[in-house]
Amino acid sequence: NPVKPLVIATWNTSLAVETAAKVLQNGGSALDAVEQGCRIEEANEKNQTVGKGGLPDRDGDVTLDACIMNDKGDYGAVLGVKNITHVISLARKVMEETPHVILIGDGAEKFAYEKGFEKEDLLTESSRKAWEKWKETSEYKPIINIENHDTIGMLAIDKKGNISGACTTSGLAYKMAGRVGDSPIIGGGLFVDNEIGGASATGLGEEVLKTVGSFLIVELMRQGKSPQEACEEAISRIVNKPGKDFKNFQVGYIALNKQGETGAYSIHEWFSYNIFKDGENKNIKSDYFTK
Ligand code: SD4
Repeated sequence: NPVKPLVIATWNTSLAVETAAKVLQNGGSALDAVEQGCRIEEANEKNQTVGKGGLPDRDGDVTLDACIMNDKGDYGAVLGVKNITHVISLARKVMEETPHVILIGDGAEKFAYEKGFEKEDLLTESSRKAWEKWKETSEYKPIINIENHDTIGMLAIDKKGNISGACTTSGLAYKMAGRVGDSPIIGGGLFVDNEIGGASATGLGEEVLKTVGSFLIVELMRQGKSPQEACEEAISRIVNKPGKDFKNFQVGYIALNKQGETGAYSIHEWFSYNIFKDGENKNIKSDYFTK
């Protein structure tokens, strides 16, 4: 029973998912699909949580985090990278062309230029204006859902039934310089095990990291839970911590298993995901804990 090409991605990322689906329909690998899909949001200047146009840290620097995992369980990531738009492709180069799994900051940027990546100013006029407005109060408050258009985590199954995943972000707006979230960390913002399935996260990365959320979801699926049950259990690990005040932050998860079943769950309303299945690309509102 061959699994049909399938793509799932966080938030309203219709064009990114459509792009990934086309790669799969043309016989491409899940790895190529998630990379090509994520590049769409990295280039989309209107998405202020990914790539070019991302909101800066509190010093006004846009720094990007990304990671990618293939069906062999290989992983590559870049953390805190300035001046490079397509950090998902850079993460893939780390995975495939270095003996390492993570490069950070200046070292990652230097590696990018060696590999022919273009230097670009990532701070757009509208993100610079938003930062200048923020500086008036300098009040740091993570935003729950940015226009339903946010960090992209993407999982795909190709025609051969192999699974890969990718995740790319500018992180939380107005973060401290040097702050890194869950998105580029293996098991946090992304985890894939080709025997079992994959998971990806969005939202307040600190809370995802403290519960190793994506790894947890894949391990719960290994133990027999459906992707939906596994996502719900991972959210419950966060909200059921004693005294945890989760009213002011969001976390959302997506997952898929080897059979092509999918799941999604978030703490609060308005998390959504795009899914390409049976030849159709849809944006679906996720079920959530505070309902
Ligand atoms: C982070 N998880 O850096 C990312 C940001 C995000 O919705 O997903 N925002 O913590």
